[in-house]
Amino acid sequence: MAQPKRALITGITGQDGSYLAEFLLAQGYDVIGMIRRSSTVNFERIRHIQEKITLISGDLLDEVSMINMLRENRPTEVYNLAAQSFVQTSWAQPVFTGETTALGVTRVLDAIRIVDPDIRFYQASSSEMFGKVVEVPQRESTPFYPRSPYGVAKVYGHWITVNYRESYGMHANSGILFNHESPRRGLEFVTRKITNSAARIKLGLDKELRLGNLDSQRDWGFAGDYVKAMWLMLQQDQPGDFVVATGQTQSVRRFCELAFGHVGLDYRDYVVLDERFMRPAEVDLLVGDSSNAREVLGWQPKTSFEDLVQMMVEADIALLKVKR
Ligand code: NAP
Ligand code: G4F
Repeated sequence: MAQPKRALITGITGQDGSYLAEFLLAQGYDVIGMIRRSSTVNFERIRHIQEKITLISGDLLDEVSMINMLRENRPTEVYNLAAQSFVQTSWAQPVFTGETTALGVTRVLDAIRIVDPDIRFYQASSSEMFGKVVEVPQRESTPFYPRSPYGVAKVYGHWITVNYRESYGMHANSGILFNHESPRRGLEFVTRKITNSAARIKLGLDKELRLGNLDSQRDWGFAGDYVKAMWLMLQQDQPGDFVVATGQTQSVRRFCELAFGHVGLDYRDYVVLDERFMRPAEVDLLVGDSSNAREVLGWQPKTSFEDLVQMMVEADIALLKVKR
């Protein structure tokens, strides 16, 4: 009988890690999750599947921990989703962001090269690499112009992935994913901040929402749709780079309008502009061309922008009602 495939996910406690773990379990994989040590457990997003996965302690800052993890568990696929992923924090902690989000990728790749270079590798690259965009829409060949220490770190992560592919013949893939959201999104990201606030205001728990730039535009998709693209990349005969996006862009203002509108409120009565949430350098417009992923991987998003906003607002209302 064929052995089940075994995948290791770094960042399994994050938004994408939890959806990817669910997806791989449904495909019959053994799933191993790397978790970093913390003083309290942080398993909210994976509690419902905790019994089905194996959790192992390791850290992107510590290459030996990853070498040992690979030696002891022998995965056939590694998905590197771990990162300091919040753009705003990357200005306050640029060196830490570089250590984790940039050099962390080299540590994982090098651990794979040492233990078993046949392991297939996925790197969570980002549309933030396009930053001050030089082409609309952005595709794999669009030059990078990152606008934050986070974006700069992701450019490094992308190129070191390409370099290990070319230097060692590794099946190393870079998924250039545009923003993807869900009810599991961290509360500091703008979409969840808005849906959580709309729900809190509707339930009488808050009176206002303080935001930064309402005019920036993002290509927002649903995280549950995007993890399938990660997996598809590792099932191809040849490794590559793939833009994963919906192809449509919306403003933060429009997101507010829909989220508040969903609970019968007008965002203009509650949103207050606050300088603290403005960025030193902004990414004004992102919109992706995912033709390559659609043609080569056969991938396409299933969830519309309107359905995504509705799903997130309803989940936040349900969550707050349970907590009351
Ligand atoms: P997330 O929710 O912030 O999750 C990040 C994960 O990384 C968490 O599990 C976190 O662990 C882990 N982590 C952070 N530092 C670590 C370290 N030193 N060692 C081990 N683990 C560490 O991010 P996400 O939204 O799921 O995104 C997943 C990946 O895709 C990230 O690399 C992100 O930069 C990238 N990306 C995301 C998007 C998007 O729109 N979501 C788009 C493009 C690319 P703790 O739980 O312990 O903090
Ligand atoms: O939700 P955001 O913080 O996401 P951002 O910066 O686009 O980054 C996310 O997507 C990237 C892919 O392109 C990922 F690589 C990255 O890890 C992360 O998942 O901000 C979106 C926009 C920005 O233009 C920001 O200036 O919303 C604007 N914004 C306006 N007011 C705000 C706020 N963002 C946040 N977080 N909080 C605000 O109050």
